[in-house]
Amino acid sequence: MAFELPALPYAHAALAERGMSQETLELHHDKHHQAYVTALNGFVEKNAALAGKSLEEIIAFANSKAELAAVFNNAGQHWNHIHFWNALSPKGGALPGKLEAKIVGDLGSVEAFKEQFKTAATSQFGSGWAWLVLGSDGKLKVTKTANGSNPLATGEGKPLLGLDVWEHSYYVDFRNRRPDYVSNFLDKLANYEFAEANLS
Ligand code: MN3
Repeated sequence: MAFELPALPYAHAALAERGMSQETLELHHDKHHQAYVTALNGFVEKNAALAGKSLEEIIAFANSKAELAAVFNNAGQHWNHIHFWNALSPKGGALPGKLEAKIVGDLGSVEAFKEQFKTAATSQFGSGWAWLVLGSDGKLKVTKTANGSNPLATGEGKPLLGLDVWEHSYYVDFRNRRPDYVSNFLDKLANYEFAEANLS
């Protein structure tokens, strides 16, 4: 069965007051994410080894195989964007208590978490993602991945909250100001309820 673009969990205009415009979501979700899904389905059609596999199985199968790099990146981007739409919220920015306590315990303070996340997101050279993950040691950590990869593929842990830092995610609203896009995400758009739900 072919992979499909999921609908956004809110209207395209729902985040505009919080710094992500309707135009960005129309381009990013309807065009960019759709292109990853279309490309992935094209690869699956042509490669019997991919047929019948789940998205996670395709990512694991294509991981580190040079001849399947395009499959890996498109499958990874499909997974990452499904995650990303849920990592944004029209009521974003508010930290629920359980996650806040875990952030303070593992990373020192909410401010320290935000600084680490900003550093990861702004220092990712070129295209990629910044992540809050739950490591295999049970502790939170902040990391970044390139292109279509993610912490599941790199073995760095369970993704709790991911931010797309490809230029297509911020150029309409923030032009070249990636640091402002990242700060706006952390303070106004991040769905920390989703991140907390991913803890368990
Ligand atoms: Mn994107």
